[in-house]
Amino acid sequence: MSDVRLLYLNDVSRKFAGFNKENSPFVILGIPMDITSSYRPGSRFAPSAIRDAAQYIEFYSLRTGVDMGEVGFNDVGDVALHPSNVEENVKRISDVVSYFSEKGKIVVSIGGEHTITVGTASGTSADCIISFDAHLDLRDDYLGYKYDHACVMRRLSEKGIKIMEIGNRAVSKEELEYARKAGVPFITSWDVELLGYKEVARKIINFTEECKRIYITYDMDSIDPSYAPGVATPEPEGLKPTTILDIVKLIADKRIVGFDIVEVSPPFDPSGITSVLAAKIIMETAAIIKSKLP
Ligand SMILES: [Mn+2]
Repeated sequence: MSDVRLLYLNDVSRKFAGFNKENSPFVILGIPMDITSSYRPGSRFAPSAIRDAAQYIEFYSLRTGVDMGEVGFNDVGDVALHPSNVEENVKRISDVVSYFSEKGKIVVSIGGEHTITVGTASGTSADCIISFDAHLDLRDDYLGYKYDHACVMRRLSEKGIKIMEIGNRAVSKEELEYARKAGVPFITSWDVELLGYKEVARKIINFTEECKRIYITYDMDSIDPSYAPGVATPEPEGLKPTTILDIVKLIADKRIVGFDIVEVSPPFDPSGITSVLAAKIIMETAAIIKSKLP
């Protein structure tokens, strides 16, 4: 553990569902950053809230027949973050993720605001990203700042990473223009309903045909606020959690190099249900990926 990239990795006392299984293909990494949240901050508390919630869910995946209780997770702790320097934090996140990614681990990052994905996706050297999000996050800047949660996919797209977005329903005209110009396809939440999960999966599979390393990012606000009320920027007309997981079950294969779940804001989640759903999505996604590994 003497690699300089691990300088900013801090151990945590409470592991994801108590897991500390070193030979698991899945590394869990907490990224408690919410510096740029514009509406309901608090996602810095999500890694610990989601780790906590994970203790109370079942780890046998009926959807896939995989027992995640056996496969386990290797919870390596949290990235230690600077209190205000977002660019420095993105670098730290990318460094820590790349360390585990180069070892062949599938890195599961728990945010934090969506801005962390600039670091997590880059750290895995993904060439394609599938993003579930109410928003497109394709703004060039937000109130003059380029490393904001509203600009995440724009920064990644500018690095040449291919991006497809699912479940979107809150966009600006500027973002639509960029999506068209840069070739970032997206499927609105109502189109997901109309098309059905199989057709949506077929479109994603076509899009990812040439991809070598695929990264999935789950912004919890992609899900309808009735299922996931405790998010930083809730947006009505969202997706059902089951629809998302059914899509992922069809599109996932051994090219998935990592995924993250972001924007849960525990101070706005008094019942804890949003954290429980986040833990469940992590468990099911890992089971789906495990079921496709050789
Ligand atoms: Mn969002």
